[in-house]
Amino acid sequence: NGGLLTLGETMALLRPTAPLALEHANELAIGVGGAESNVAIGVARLGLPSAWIGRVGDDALGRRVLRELRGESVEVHARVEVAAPTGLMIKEPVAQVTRVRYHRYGSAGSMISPEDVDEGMVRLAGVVHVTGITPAISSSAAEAVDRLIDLAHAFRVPVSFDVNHRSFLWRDRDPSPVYRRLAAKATIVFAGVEEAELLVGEGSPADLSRRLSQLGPGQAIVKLGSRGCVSYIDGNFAEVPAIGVTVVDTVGAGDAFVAGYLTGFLEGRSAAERVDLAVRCGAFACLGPGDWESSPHRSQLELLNGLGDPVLR
Ligand code: KDG
Repeated sequence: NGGLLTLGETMALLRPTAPLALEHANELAIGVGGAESNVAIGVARLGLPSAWIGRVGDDALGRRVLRELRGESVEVHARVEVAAPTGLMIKEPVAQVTRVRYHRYGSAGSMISPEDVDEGMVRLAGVVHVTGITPAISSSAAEAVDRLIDLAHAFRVPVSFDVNHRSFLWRDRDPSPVYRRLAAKATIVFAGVEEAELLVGEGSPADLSRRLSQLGPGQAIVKLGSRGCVSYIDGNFAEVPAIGVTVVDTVGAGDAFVAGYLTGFLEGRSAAERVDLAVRCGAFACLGPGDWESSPHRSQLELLNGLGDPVLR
């Protein structure tokens, strides 16, 4: 495909439609979400080929996951698991923050394994993207990530790694050695400040980006949310502010940021252009609710420049 290839668990996603705790909510909105498939959708929306590998249950939620991804032009390589259900994620508003709860232990998505990773797919990819979520969900999922990376190395396909730390999934296990090992095998690494600290200890964002890069990846990007990002790419620092927007929902913004960066990378753009596209996509994704629904289509990017007239006809 020459584009993005990623692998991970995509779940059904429920959230109360009103700002109420789950036990008091009468209505739930339903959608789907998964960090890796969010990135795959982001890349597809920007117009490049994008493929996702995963498993879903033989159930309505699994069919919904597949339909949404296919509807977003993501090439889907999914096995339908009869023995386990599609995982579920609940996003609940609590005192102005969003609490995420998973119902995914033993899910179909967590049964992903090395046999799901086809050599031919990897050979054709322009970049392979993984996150720190997948190695946390099961040992076969961790092995699938390793196989994907090993094949990418064998075919000289660059590897992108977004730390995406989810403490609920690691419980009493220490993720740091796993994250460091994955970063060392990557060409591009993305991390928030606290995530970067799990790999390289405390430091300023610039320090963290340089130290992440010392683990191996030539391109290290520390995401700073509303403050933009700091990157250390091929030995050069850059600090890029975020674009000011009225935030509706930040969940998924990091994935849109990664999608923007990787799209620029696949297109052979300069480091500055890649980061600029990342920042724009991240800002755009904050403008509406949903994990990927507000990720921009290529033609929408210029809307962020502020066109004056708030109504476009
Ligand atoms: O990345 C934003 C969410 O979609 C993501 O957190 C869901 O894949 C997810 C996970 O495992 O937390």
